[in-house]
Amino acid sequence: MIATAGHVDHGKSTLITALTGIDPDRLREERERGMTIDLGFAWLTLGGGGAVGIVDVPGHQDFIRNMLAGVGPVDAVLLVVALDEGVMPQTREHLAILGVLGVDRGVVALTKRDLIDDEWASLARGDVTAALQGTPLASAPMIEVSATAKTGLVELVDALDRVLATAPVHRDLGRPRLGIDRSFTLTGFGTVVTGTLVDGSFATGDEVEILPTGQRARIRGIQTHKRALDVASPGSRVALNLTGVEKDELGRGMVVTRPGTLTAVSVLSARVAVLGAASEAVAHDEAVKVHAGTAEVMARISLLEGATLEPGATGWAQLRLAEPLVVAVGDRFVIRRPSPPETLGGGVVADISGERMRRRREAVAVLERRSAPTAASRLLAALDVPRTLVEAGARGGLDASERDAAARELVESGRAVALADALLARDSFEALATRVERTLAATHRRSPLRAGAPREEVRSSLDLPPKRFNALVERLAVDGRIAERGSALALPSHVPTLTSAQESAWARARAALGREPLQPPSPAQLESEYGLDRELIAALAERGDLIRIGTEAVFLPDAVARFAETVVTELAQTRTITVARARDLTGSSRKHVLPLLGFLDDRGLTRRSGDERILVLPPEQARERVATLIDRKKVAP
Ligand SMILES: Nc1nc2c(ncn2[C@@H]2O[C@H](COP(=O)(O)OP(=O)(O)OP(=O)(O)O)[C@@H](O)[C@H]2O)c(=O)[nH]1
Ligand SMILES: [Mg+2]
Repeated sequence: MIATAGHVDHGKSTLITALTGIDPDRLREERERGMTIDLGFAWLTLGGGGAVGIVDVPGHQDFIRNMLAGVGPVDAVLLVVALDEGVMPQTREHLAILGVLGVDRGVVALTKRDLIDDEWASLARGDVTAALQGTPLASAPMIEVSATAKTGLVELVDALDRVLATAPVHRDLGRPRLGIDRSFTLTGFGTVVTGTLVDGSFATGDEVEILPTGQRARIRGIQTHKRALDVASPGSRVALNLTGVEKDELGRGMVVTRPGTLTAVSVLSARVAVLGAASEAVAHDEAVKVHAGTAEVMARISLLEGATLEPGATGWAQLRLAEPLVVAVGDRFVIRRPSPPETLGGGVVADISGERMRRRREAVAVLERRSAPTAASRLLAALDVPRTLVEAGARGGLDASERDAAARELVESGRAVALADALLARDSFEALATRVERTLAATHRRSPLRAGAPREEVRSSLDLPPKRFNALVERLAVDGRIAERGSALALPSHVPTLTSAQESAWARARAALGREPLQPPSPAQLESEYGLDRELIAALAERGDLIRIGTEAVFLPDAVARFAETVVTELAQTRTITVARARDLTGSSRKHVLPLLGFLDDRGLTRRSGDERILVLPPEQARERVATLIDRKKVAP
C-alpha cells in the first residue's frame, strides 16, 4: 500500500488517474469543486507483476483528519509537490505526520513540469531538497512528472517499484485487524467495509468482532482491488462483505478484528514527541485530538515528566480518552490541537492496561521497563502480577512467537515462575510467598492452638483465583516452605501447642473419656467439667489425640478403632448389622452408635441399606482403612 501526500491542488489525484486510469475523486462534490475531500482508492500493477494499492488523500488543511485516516498502515508515500508552487504548508505538515506515523520510505513526485521552464524547475527542486532535509524522505528519489503531458510517469512507477522492494514484510501476529475507513451497502451484497488489513489474515466464513461496540458479524466475501479472494493477507487493502451487522452500526474509526484479540481502551500511556515546528508547548492536561488508525478521539494529555512538553521535546504521557479507542501496544498515533487546528506531534503506544499511575516518577519507570528493548525484558515487565501468556504478551506488544520464546527463556532461567495458567516474575513470586509465610506466622502467634490459617482466608488475602492459588500452595509445599494441614495451611515447624494448664486439663479429660470409651462425656460436659473448650478440642483432634464425630461427639481414637473392629468382624460373618445389634455388641448406647456408624459410612466402610448396614469393602481392606483413619498422627503430623 502507498498513500499520496502533499499540499492542496498540487496534482495528487490527477497523477493517480494518469498512473492507474482510476479517478480517486469518487464524490460528486469532489468532482464539482475539483478538490479531494475524503480518501480515494486506486491500484496499480507494477513492473514485477505485484499490485500496489493506493490511498489518495486530500491536501486541503480542512480535511487533514481524513488524510490521517488514510496514511497509517502504508508501506511508502508518494509525496507530491507542484513545481510551479513549491513547498507549501501542508507539504510540511504531511511530512511531519508521516514522520510521526513512521512512514519512512517514499518517492517524491514533482508535478506540473509542463507549466514551468528548466531554470524554475531546478530552483524548485532545490527548495524541495531543503524541505526534506532531516526527514525520512531526505534521500528519496525525486521524479519530475506531468500528468497532463504524460511525462515522467514510467520513471515514477520504476522508482516506486524499487522503493517498495525495500519495505519489510508485513508481520502476521495472528491478530488480524482492519481499521474501517468506509462502510456502505451494495445492492445484492449488503454491508461492506473497507480498510487496510494488518497483523493477520481474514478468510471468508470467519467470525469477526467489531470494536469498540463488540458486535459480532461474519465475513461473507472478501475483495482486494475489486477481485474476490478467499483469504486476505496483512498489508493489503481489503473490502469485507459482512453479514449480521447493518451499515448504520458501522463507521470510520471502528476496527474489525478476530473475537477476543483486542479491546478498546480509555487510557493509554505513550512516549509523546512534540514537533520542533509546533507553535507552542503542549501543556499538562491540555485537550488534544488523538488520531490512531482510522479513528479520531478527544483526550486529555497528562504529562508524567513536567508541566509542559516544549516543541522538539519528548516525554512520557498518559492520554485519557473521551471515547474508547482500539489500539495495541506499539501502535503509532498523531496528536493535534483542535483549535486553532495544528498537528502537535504524536507517539507510540506503550501501555494499554488502563492502570492509573499515581506517582509520576514510578509511572515513568514502569513505562520505561515496559518499552524495554528485548522481548524477554518486556514480557517480564508485564509479569508484575500473575498474567496469562496472552495477556502479558499483549501488554508487552509482542507477537506470538516472540512471546513464547521469551516466556521459555524467562522460565528456564528462573526469572519467571508458572502458576497454573499464569506466569509471574520471580521477584513478584517471592513477594507472594513471603506474604503467605507472614500470614501463617501471624496466625500461629495469634492462635497457637489452631492447626493453621484456613486456606480460603489466605487465598482471599492474596486475591488470587483458586487455580493459581492452589498452584502457589503446591509449589510452596513442595519447596517445604509451608505445610497443608487438612483445610488449613501452616508453617512446617508449627505444632499446635497447649499450655501446661491445658495439658493437665486434657489429662483429666482423657481419664474420663477412657472410663467408658464408647459412652464418653459430651463436648458440653468436657467443657464445663474439664475446661476443654471447642478450640482445645480442635487442637487435640489436630494432634490426633481425639476424634470428633459430627458436632456432638468426641471419642478417643482407640474407642473408635474398637467400635469399627467389632462392627467389621460382625459384618464379615453376618453381612448385615442393625443399630440395636451394634449397640449390644459394643456396650454403647444408641445415642453414640448412630454417629459412630455414620462415621463409618462417611469414610466409605459401610453403607446403609434399609434399617441395616452392609460392608462396602472386603473386611481386610476395611480394617486397613480404619487404622489410617484413626492414626491421624501418621496422616498429618
Ligand atoms: N498543467 C498541469 N496541470 C495539472 C497537473 N496535475 C494536476 N494538474 C491540475 O491541477 C489541479 C489540481 O489537481 P488535483 O489532482 O485535483 O490536485 P490534488 O493534489 O489532488 O488536490 P487536493 O486533492 O484537493 O489536495 C487540477 O486542475 C489539475 O488539472 C499537471 O501535471 N499539469
Ligand atoms: Mg486530490
